[in-house]
Amino acid sequence: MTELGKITIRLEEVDSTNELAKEYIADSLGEGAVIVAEVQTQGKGRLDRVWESPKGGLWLSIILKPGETVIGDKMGVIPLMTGSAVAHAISTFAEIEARVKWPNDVVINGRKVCGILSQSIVHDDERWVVVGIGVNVNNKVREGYEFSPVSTSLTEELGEELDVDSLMKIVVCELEHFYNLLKEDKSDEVLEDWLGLSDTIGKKVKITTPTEEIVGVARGIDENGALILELENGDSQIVNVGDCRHLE
Ligand code: BT5
Repeated sequence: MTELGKITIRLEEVDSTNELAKEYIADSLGEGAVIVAEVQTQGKGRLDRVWESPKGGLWLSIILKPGETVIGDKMGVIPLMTGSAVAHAISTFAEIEARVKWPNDVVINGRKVCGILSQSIVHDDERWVVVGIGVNVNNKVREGYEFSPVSTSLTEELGEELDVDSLMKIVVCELEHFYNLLKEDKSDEVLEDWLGLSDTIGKKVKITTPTEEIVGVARGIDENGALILELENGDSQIVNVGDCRHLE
């Protein structure tokens, strides 16, 4: 069993915990290490977008080495399992229902409270994955982010401040559970859990990919975590990446 968080590096400020984690892999910090910062000055979303990371939020990265099979076939499961871990952690810790939105968000009442950035890198011919997790906890969020127009933080939802460090420990513990299932080739259990938490499945959605916009009803996910859409003409389409907007 792989333990996560045995080594935890805490920083007051960093450009991006994901970027630092990638450097630390080069320094052989090893699988399971966690890097957490109070503030990120250049927090990153997907496609090099800006992730605003002021004081009060939970900004962390975890170094994983899941093996060639997972990286080859199941990379898409990693952000989904991370979303499940965060949603369970929030529901346990803050006693508020958090759900997952395909492919990399956790939402409360449809508002984005967490984004996930999973990146694979090669070092010395070995493949590693850095999973970045950003949760709006006690920090304020603004409305109208271009790629996630409705956002929230835990403090806005609950009307009280939470202990960020305690939340982090539960997130890491939940992720350890799902990560070990994935490594034991039980990704079907991981995906089953995600489906049970999903805010996306059953909804009409618009997916924006770098090349097209697709509208359809989200009917499920395949074994790699790709979204299965039912198009208006009744055909099915599988989508691996993209921004997802719920239309209903
Ligand atoms: C994500 O990208 O949602 C991935 C966010 C990952 C952040 C973590 S924090 C720790 C680790 N270190 C890093 O540098 N990153 C990871 P995406 O789905 O592309 O959404 C990005 C978009 O969300 C931005 O373009 C904004 O529109 C919006 N956004 C920016 N900051 C936000 C925030 N704090 N809360 C909600 N939405 C935000």
